[in-house]
Amino acid sequence: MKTEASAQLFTQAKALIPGGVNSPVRACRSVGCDPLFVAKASGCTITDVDGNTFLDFVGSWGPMILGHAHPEVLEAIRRTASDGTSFGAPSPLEVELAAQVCAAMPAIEMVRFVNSGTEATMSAIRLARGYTGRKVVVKFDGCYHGHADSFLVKAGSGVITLGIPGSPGVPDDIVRNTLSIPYNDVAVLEQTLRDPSLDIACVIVEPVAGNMGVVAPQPGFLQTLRELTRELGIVLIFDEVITGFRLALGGAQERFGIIPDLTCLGKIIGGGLPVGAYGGKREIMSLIAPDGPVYQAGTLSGNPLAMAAGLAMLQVVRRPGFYEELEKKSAWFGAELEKIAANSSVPTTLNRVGSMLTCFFAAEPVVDFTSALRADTDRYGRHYRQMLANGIWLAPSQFEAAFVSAAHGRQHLQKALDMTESSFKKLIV
Ligand code: HOZ
Repeated sequence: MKTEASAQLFTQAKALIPGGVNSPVRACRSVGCDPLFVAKASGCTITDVDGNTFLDFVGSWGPMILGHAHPEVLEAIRRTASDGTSFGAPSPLEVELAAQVCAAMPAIEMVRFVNSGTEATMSAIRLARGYTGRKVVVKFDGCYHGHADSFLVKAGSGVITLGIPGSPGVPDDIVRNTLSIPYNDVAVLEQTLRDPSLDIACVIVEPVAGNMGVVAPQPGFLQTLRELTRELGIVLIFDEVITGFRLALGGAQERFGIIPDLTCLGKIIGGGLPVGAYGGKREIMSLIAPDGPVYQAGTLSGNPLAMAAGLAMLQVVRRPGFYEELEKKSAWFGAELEKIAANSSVPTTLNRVGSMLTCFFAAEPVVDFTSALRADTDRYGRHYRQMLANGIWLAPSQFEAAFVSAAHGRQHLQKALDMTESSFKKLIV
């Protein structure tokens, strides 16, 4: 595989941008290679600057549920751009997208658009603290809610990938007010939430974890979380930045039948442009400025291009049968992967929820951060490099999700299966 153009860009980038990348996992350090620089992407393929084309299972880390450069999304962006790219004033598209988000997720009575998932989660916890007058944020080990100070305690995504225990620059006071407990452990959850010495404002959770690899909630975990938080007056925040509009039109909350108090969104609702949103009960959302005293603002919030791209994407996913079809092919793909794993002597555990999946190089079930960390990351690195050499673009970390999109046909998935089978054979030696 030719990589000269990528290598040259990486050398230049490293002198100008920390690590040569604008988001750490992309540097590919945990999989033992240098990043390839992308020139373009279309449907389920991605092409680098050396002209190599790969089948893409990263999908820009989640938003590209229709595949890349979907014609309806591109047309919406072009049409909107010709009328101006940012106004810093209200415009009609944000009202339309707000109406669609509220209609898709009954838990969201009001919504505020921001520019990224990180902005959505950090604003949601500020709001929860403002609403309850309490301080402590409870999160779960291995869940990742963006890079705001409060969330970098036992976090997933790049924080585990790079083995960073926390982060310098986050003051102790903030760390003291963030409590991280094991995912899927109902006993610890109950003990923590009922602890009278803790001043808990909110619990934030990825209802399906996607940033320690995919980890499904165990039966009863989300229900118990909902019941306890309701009883104790704690705000329950679902971080559906990845799962929103991916696991169902109404996200994980629809799939599992749970109504959170606040929901954070991003990725799909921006159609691949930078966007985030947080929304929920009117009673809580009304506390946001200018209706209330909780301040949050943004020059590019509700940006017309992002709104137009999001609306175009939602128009496609709302078509009858969209999620059923995605589920059917993802289930088939997952089942075939499991067969390959079962026929090989490489210990693996496949976790799949809808079109999100992770093949952990671990013999035991992966149900939380501790079990995810038992995965053999060196073996994942070898697998990643072998798959890349055979034209398959996976996430450059064991602790991320692979995404199936509407653009993946059976022939693409079959190719990925064939390459997986051949990679697994080489992993034994
Ligand atoms: N942390 C995100 C993935 N879970 C984004 C990674 C990236 O864009 O590089």
